[in-house]
Amino acid sequence: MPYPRLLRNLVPCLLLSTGPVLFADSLSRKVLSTADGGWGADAQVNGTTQATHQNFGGSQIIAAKDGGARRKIYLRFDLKGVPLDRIAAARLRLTIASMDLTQSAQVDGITFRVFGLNDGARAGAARLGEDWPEMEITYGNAPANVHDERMASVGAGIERGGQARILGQSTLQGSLFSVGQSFTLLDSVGDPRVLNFLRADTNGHVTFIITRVRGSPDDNLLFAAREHTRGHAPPTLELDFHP
Ligand SMILES: [Ca+2]
Ligand SMILES: [Ca+2]
Repeated sequence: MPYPRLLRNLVPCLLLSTGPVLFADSLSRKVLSTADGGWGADAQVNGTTQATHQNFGGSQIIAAKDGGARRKIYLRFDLKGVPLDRIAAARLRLTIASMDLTQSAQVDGITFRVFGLNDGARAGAARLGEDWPEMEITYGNAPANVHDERMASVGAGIERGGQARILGQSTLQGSLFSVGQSFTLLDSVGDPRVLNFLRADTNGHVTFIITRVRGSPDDNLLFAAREHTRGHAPPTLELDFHP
């Protein structure tokens, strides 16, 4: 039994399920979702030949897939009114809406990578910018997209759809998969990259891009979008603040 890896993945899950948390230093918490505010949005984009220019912004589910399946998730959170300078911790969470996994995924887990789109990324050269419309984004026009299912365009650019920075990578452990379960894909504890990304925001909204870097084309781990109607939570950005 690979205890270290199991524990590494189990601990964030346990933390997730604890509900209200008591903070020794009186941190306060705010949970933003992609359903909140004027900027909240979520969509998957699909790079398979027939779907490259199709929009899935209204779908109930979002998924990232590699292994030739080429799907990526775009999430945007409205940060209006959020005191960025007081953010002490941040977690990005998705909830499983349905799944159909191979045996190898159950054993080895599935690995996702999260990128942050550069603040101020502007539309151009047939790419949308940071203000991507949820009902228009496709694999063909998504900001910072490259034709590599595991990657985004990485760099400091903000023109022509902009570029992105990598914020983290996380393996969801197969033995824990169940519908309705929430997973933490990013946690600032131990990795401050997401904090730096959030604090650098200047226009009240941030976009995360999620890719999958280990799975098979037959692995379907589908997360709830904000449109989900059967009670599963939309993607959330959980923020703790210093007093
Ligand atoms: Ca959506
Ligand atoms: Ca921004």
